[in-house]
Amino acid sequence: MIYVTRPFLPDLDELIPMLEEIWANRILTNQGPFHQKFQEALCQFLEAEHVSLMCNGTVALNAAIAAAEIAGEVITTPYSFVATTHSIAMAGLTPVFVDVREGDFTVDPSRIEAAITPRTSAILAVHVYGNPCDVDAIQAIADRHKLTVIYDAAHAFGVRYRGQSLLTYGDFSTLSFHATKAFNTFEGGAVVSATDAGQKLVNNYRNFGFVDEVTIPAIGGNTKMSEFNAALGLLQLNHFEEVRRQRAEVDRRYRLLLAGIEGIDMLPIPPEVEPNYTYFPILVRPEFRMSRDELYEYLKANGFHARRYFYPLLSSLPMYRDLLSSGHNNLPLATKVAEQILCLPMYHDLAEADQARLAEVIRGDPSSSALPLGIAG
Ligand code: T4K
Repeated sequence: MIYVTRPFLPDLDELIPMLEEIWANRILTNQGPFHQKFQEALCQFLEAEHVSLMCNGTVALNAAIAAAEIAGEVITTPYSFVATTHSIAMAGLTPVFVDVREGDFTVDPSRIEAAITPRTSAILAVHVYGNPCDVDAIQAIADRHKLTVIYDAAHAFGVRYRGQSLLTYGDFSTLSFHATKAFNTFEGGAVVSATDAGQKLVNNYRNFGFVDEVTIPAIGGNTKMSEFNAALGLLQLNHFEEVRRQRAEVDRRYRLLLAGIEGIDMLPIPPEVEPNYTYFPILVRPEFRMSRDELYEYLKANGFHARRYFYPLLSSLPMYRDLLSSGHNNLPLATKVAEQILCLPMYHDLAEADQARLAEVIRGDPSSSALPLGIAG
């Protein structure tokens, strides 16, 4: 089976000296030497002054929300991974869903103002597949209404927009270094804060609220990254640009192989974006010869496990479906996209022959082994 992703790993030979160092100094966690080095390396690589490492992308969201010191309602998108909305709800806040826009499926800024109430305190937007949100429009709205802006940038590691890191926008951006991402530390994540003060609050959250052995001015948890994950991160960083180049090549081949198939649309890459190619989403339009779900099953029967990122829509989940903002009429585009989206296998060493075969299966080449569901004779 070809899965939707296959993590990049450095050679074990590269990792062993680092493991020997961890074994020798016996500092395994609590912001040890590898943690410090990786955090500094990321500040440089991500062009961000304030990076706080975390043990995954979900707690990075939790930390950013806690540091934002917000209450009431948070404007957000229904078109994301479930961690985005859960992190709002877990903080005792109410998510208010706003529809997405055409082209990149990030939250539609022209619909945000109508959703603002006296209880609104923040906007939590998602750079979906690493596509930049309309950061200027969102910031202008936030400034007008004095709202905090948090970007869930789980997909946006290394993405540059208009020549600068995408992570320099908003008050906080959160990253995921999960195994399935273009940059992984097995599990891991980070918060990028815009200010010193913001980062201090994030760091308090990360380490029980400790400032020193006897000073605990804030409530906090334990969301630290271990020395093993940090050492791995340092190694992975050496390979990221090579991985990005390989992924770009896979993306280029898909665009050639899938061009001109009726009812299959690919997302354009805007010229001002330097992507990281974490995902390869396609839209299965009604003109295609089978539905998205039929294509998903058909691909699986032919050895390709594509994924429906993101389906179901978060506003349709049992704990959110009764919110006023969850009505289908409020979210027509997100509803449609969630029903048409399919993310094809995308990883650095996806073989050209596998891509070509996948494209043949989508085109309906009769030599593919399983019959398409719903059109079987
Ligand atoms: N915000 C957004 C917008 C996100 O997309 C995510 C996570 C988060 C926040 C939260 O960040 P983290 O807390 O996760 O750091 C996966 C990932 O678990 C999740 O990180 C990711 N987004 C989401 C979009 O996808 P699943 O349930 O699809 O993963 P799973 O286990 O089915 O893996 C997909 C395929 O990847 C497998 O079929 C095989 C391959 N795989 C997977 C793993 C775990 C490997 O080859 N090796 C592996 O170790 O959620």
